[in-house]
Amino acid sequence: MAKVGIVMGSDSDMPIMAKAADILDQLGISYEMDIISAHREPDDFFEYAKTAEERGLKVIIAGAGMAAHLPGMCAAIFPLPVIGIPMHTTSLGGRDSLYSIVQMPTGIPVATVAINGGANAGILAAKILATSDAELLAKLKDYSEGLKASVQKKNERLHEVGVKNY
Ligand code: RP5
Repeated sequence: MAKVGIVMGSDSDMPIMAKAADILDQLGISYEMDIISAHREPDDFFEYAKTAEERGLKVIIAGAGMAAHLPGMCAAIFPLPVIGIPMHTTSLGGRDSLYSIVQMPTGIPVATVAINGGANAGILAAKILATSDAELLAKLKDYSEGLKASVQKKNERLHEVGVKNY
């Protein structure tokens, strides 16, 4: 049974949403992934959101662009955490998506990551699940150690070769 639902408003969102899926794959977290437009197919959307809890989902990661209502409407219906990913847009640079997703009314939060923040959405979903999963928490600590090691390696290289040869 999938623990995380990844849903996006259009297949044009896929390159960013795939980054969230990639993190979940790395951490061994089961997920289901769907393209469902709240605007273009509202009935399908309501069916998706209304049945999400009984399907076993613990977190939904929802990405959308422009007038990005998908994450907020997921949060209006699904009783567990919703993480929103605002898509970059050509007309308004993703500020339209960001404001649409982050400016939720009191009582209906969406945990909003950065514009195009697909990987962080995956990590945040994992951290939510890790509050009750010690094995997953250990994997997340390893992931953080890997980040630390990669920065330290870059610093060592800088000191070895100098700024001109970096
Ligand atoms: C939103 O409109 C989608 O999430 C997408 O980011 C944006 C553009 O969709 P397409 O016109 O590319 O299908 O619903």
